[in-house]
Amino acid sequence: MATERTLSIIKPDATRRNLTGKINAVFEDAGLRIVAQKRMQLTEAVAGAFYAVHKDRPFFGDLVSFMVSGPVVVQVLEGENAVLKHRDVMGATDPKKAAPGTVRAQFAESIEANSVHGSDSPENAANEIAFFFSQIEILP
Ligand code: RTP
Ligand code: MG
Repeated sequence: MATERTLSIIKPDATRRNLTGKINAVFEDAGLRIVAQKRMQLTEAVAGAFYAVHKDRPFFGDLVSFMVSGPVVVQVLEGENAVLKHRDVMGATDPKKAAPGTVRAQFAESIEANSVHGSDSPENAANEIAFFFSQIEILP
């Protein structure tokens, strides 16, 4: 299994409750390495561009408003099978359906304020990493 990278975002509901360290511990305990990380305030333009794939979904406006409601922590995680491994430890989108022990089961407030984002394929991961990071910011 090759080493892979994925784009992770710790969302505003989690930074507001000071959960960055606890969430990072879940990732590191799962064998994921944080090879880049920065705390940012997204603008509506940036959040809208990042979530452009969802622009026709009914929740798009609310999602963009939520994502700019406070700082986020954007990260590159590296490890074997990182995309799937990260999705596994995040848990289902809706915290009511997330498996026990996952980040969303432990920390998410709702289906929208669900604490974390993770890329859903290696192709999207490459695009999402390039959206936020330049090569020299990623330190394996
Ligand atoms: P993410 O992209 O953030 O990693 O989450 P995901 O793949 O599990 O979920 P996705 O379907 O891609 O949805 C993106 C984000 O939109 C918000 N959402 N709200 N109100 C709703 O029904 C609803 N559905 C999704 C969540 O913040 C979700 O993570
Ligand atoms: Mg998604």
